[in-house]
Amino acid sequence: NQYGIKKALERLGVQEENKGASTGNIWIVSEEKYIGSFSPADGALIGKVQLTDSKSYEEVVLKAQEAFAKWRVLPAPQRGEIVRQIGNAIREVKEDLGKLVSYEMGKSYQEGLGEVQEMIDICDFAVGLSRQLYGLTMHSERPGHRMYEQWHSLGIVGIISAFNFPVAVWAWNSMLAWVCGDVCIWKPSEKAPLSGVACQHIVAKVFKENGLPEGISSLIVGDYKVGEMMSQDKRIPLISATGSTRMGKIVGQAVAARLGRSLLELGGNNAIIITQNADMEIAIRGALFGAVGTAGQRCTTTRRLIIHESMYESVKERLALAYSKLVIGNPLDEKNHVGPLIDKEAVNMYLNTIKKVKEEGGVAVVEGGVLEGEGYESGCYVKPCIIEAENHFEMVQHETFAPILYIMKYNTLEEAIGMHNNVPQGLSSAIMTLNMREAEAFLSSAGSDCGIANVNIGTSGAEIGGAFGGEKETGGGRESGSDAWKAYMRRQTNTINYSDSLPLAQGIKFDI
Ligand code: UN1
Repeated sequence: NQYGIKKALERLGVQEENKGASTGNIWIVSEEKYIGSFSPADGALIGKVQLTDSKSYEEVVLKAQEAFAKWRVLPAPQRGEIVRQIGNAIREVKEDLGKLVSYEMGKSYQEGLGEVQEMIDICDFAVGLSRQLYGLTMHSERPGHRMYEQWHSLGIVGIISAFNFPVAVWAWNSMLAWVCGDVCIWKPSEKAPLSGVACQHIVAKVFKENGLPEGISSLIVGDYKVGEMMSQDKRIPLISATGSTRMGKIVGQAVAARLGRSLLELGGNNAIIITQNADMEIAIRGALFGAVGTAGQRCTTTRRLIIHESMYESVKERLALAYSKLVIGNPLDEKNHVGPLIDKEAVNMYLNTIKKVKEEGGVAVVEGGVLEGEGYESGCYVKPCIIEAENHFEMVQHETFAPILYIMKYNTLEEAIGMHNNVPQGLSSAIMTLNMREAEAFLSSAGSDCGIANVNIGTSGAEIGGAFGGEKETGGGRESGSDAWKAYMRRQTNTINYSDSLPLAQGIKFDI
């Protein structure tokens, strides 16, 4: 409470007991089953949220369908105006929401604020987009004919988000979906449901003030079972899911079985190649934030460093020195760099991975371990560690959501790119070099196979203006900027005959 959490929760409308199904301003009662949200920062119970049952789920979907019929006929720039107001409403609670995110999921307050800023940024982007949902026109092969395409609203968008970005990733999806004329049903992570409750209050107020119906923004709460209801529901044409590859395979298959559309943003195994032409200062700082930011729980976290053999020892030394200066502790205390992992299950996975990678031959350069004692009572604080490993190790091929950084050597750039791409995932990547040939080779079609490829920047911290997502087991979806909006709409090709005859395409003759 010394960090003002209680006041922040109050202002955000988050209570000790919250209903878990909402169509906006209406909160629907489900069976008396709750999940508790515990802060990994101090282990305290922050609040409880009711689990959505099938009856309240049904109510939510029906309201969403009704709302869609009204929302989609509002001109897109007017929908953009609503999103502009939502952006302003988020600006007003930036500190409170940043604090809640930090306290509920454990990222540093600075990163909590950054996450809320990402929401504000996507609102601004979506407002502009609301006047730019462009289709193409094309020349018809038939005289007196006009051909063009237009983009129509899709319907209900189901959003399944993860604990690590409990509010920004929802905003990427919902703000775009709303300007596209869709309505959203959001299932936030069961590990950070209160952040979801807070966001629902923020947007519900804006919709109400504008006299808009319930059901444009809905919230449901629960574990994979609620996710299953959504992914199997034919009334939801698009499911956008962020989380583990394991989850994505289940959701993707369920949605595909009904020929629905899914947008998947799954695991990463992101690497930085540090060449002999790197600016060392930038390389170390980029790798450090990439590996330990959000305690290694971003899907863009740097998990592997592929270092030129001539630089290997000095990178290793400098990184070990930087790691020794990291201050680990309560994420709300701004002197700390690294907060806790989300829960004890995550701590166990971290310990297990370290054990296994050592069995495979990994050698610790900076040892890991669980922190104990004052300030660490929640049992979720771990030491970021660095392990010398080989790319083919089972643990190195696998994404562990924790601050474990694997380092390895290379000799030629070709070899480095080979190692870089030789993992099942394909989200984010980077090369540290001042050499133009190396940088361009990395960005070429024969270079990085990831959805995001950077030069002299770490793997995390993408801006919202670019399309965000990755290849292979990362799932192939793109969210956020560029033309990612197209996933939230349906395309219609229109041909209009304004001549006085009916010529057939491809010159086919069919006269009677
Ligand atoms: C995620 O970890 O799921 O690029 C999203 C980044 C952030 C978003 C990460 N802007 O690190």
